Amino acid sequence: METITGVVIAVRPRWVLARTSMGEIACDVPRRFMRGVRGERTPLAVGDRGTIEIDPSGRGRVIKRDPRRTKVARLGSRRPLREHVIAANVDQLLALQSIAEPDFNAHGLDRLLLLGEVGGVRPAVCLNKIDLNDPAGTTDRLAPYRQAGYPCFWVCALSGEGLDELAAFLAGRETVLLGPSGVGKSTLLNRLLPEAAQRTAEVSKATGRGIHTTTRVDYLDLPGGGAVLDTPGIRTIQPFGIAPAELAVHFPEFRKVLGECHFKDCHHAGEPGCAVAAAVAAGRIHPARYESYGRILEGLRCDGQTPAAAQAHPDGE
Ligand SMILES: Nc1nc2c(ncn2[C@@H]2O[C@H](COP(=O)(O)OP(=O)(O)OP(=O)(O)O)[C@@H](O)[C@H]2O)c(=O)[nH]1
Ligand SMILES: [Mg+2]
Ligand SMILES: [Zn+2]
Repeated sequence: METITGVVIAVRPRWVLARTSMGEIACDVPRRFMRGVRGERTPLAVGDRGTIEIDPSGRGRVIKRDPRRTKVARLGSRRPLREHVIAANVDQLLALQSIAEPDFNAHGLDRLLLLGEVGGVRPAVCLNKIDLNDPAGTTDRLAPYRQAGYPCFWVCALSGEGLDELAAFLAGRETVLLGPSGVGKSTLLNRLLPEAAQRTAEVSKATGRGIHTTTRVDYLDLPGGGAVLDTPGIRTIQPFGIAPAELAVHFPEFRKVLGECHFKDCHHAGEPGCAVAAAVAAGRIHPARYESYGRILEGLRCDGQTPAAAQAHPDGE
């Protein structure tokens, strides 16, 4: 039996589509493979690399998954609490928000960036629908992220404004595009890749929310090399598998002062002599980012989620 390597470009309930040297091949995901990844909520995600066995009729079967170089994962929304891997082995995460319709959500953006930090994926920020606001609004909204050192882009996916800079950032790399429903992820990709023809939809007039037009992760090749993974808008973004004590490390602008707090085990949540709070007071950390940090920390303390707790229920979903 012939074996080849492949990249997963689509995941369906019992099979995956893999790109290989022999073209795109539909592959079964056999029990034997599933036993090896027991207890994982996401045995295969878009971007996974692995080994495929091809039978004489040309049918593929996944036999091995390579270790993931990076991953973008969140806490799954169903019990038992397990890791939901959105994308594997990507280089970059582009967190998209719109200036309006739906409203800009700084805290949601901070959570998206955190997923990149935790998974070893380089995060960047993109603000869409700049046609709906004045330039000053754009600058203000991006200020905390520039200060944190994130690459920042502002675009109008409808007119194409700002897309050249963004295209240069995406070229030659694999990037996962994340953002709430309705911010324009698919519209943006249709602009960048006219042949992509991603379905898009009007934002619901009643709720001001998107209506989840994209329902699966889609792997889309960029014309000059590289790829973008379009994803469905995700409502709850809770990081997976990080302890409250390590959260601050994942806020890049906090890193410079970590270790300077009065208490060695400072959680930067109001303790006396906290160097992070001092940096906020001195204008070196944006108050909005510090507030987001506090809210995420609170969530980590409350949901009782630890990697150990997640592994306590290896079966069932
Ligand atoms: N005014 C304005 N509207 C935009 C812009 N970009 C996208 N839209 C509109 O926003 C709506 C939602 O866009 P989609 O691309 O479907 O959003 P999405 O992020 O892919 O949504 P999901 O697939 O549900 O996660 C559509 O009606 C778009 O026409 C923009 O730059 N300006
Ligand atoms: Mg979409
Ligand atoms: Zn501190």
